Amino acid sequence: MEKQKSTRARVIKHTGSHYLVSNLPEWSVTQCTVRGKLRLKGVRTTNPIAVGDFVDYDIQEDGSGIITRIHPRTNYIIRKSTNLSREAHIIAANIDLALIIVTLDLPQTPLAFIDRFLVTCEAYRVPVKIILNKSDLYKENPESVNSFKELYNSAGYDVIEVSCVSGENIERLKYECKDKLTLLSGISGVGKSTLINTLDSTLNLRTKEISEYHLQGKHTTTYYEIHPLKTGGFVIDTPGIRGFGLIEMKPEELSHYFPEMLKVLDNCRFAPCTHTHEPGCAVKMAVDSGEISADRYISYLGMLEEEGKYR
Ligand SMILES: Nc1nc2c(ncn2[C@@H]2O[C@H](COP(=O)(O)OP(=O)(O)OP(=O)(O)O)[C@@H](O)[C@H]2O)c(=O)[nH]1
Ligand SMILES: [Mg+2]
Ligand SMILES: [Zn+2]
Repeated sequence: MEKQKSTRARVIKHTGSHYLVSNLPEWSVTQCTVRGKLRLKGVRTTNPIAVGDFVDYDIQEDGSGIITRIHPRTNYIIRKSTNLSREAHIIAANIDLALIIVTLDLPQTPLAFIDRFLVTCEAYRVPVKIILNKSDLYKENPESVNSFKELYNSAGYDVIEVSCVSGENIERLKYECKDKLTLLSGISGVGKSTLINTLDSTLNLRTKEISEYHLQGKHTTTYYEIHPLKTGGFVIDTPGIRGFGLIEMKPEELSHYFPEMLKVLDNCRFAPCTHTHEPGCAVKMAVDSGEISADRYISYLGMLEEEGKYR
């Protein structure tokens, strides 16, 4: 029998038992399963194949495919699958841009969550922007918006205020997503799915009010899935994350993933410096002078401590 030629495509959706793949930017979807224990060498993950992965598959007689190979990743976003577990979960692979969707209220996104996500993006070289959603709700309270923007702008990050209600900066966001594969991530209820529906009104993703009682999202999105935008580009909708545990960060490397610390740490008297107790530490001096925000430094210390616990 003639040997089948395998086809290369990208994973656009992962459900429990199967994967949907398409040769992006083409949109012709094939359902696939995996043969045996296929996984890339290296980190052990709960999901050996992630959305955004390039794979090869063989077509079966019934039209479905069998994934036979995963191509090496250019980048990925990875986290501990639960806070207690040592196992890793890959949120998405081979992405051009990560957007962390955050809200100041209803629900409130913890700074520790934002900073862990940003550190992971730096460590795996994923360009990242912060999207402050539900800006319509904060118009009465411009100080909190300004101090949030100042906090992250001074660390070196873009913060884009958007609203699915007023339409603020939606056109700008469409432009940012053009010709790219863009990941939307964040805690439950910040409006990831609503935002995608707003970027392209032909999409009709499931969304839900946040709980009035807990003031938290209801974990409405349950799958990782790529959607095409009619204005160009693709976005990945993801389930809300509860906690973002760091994976494989060496304590002495951690400060390299804080852009504002990276700028000054060559001036520390000791190398490596953990920027905690060492005399002549340039990072601590920058915190004292206000050049580096105390909030970010506190996040840094929290991550150092957490990493230490599991060693
Ligand atoms: N006021 C206001 N509400 C918004 C905005 N964007 C989203 N929402 C509301 O926020 C709630 C949660 O939205 P979802 O899109 O389901 O949130 P999600 O981030 O996808 O949540 P999960 O799928 O659970 O992770 C819904 O009631 C939306 O209508 C906004 O810009 N302004
Ligand atoms: Mg959702
Ligand atoms: Zn130092």
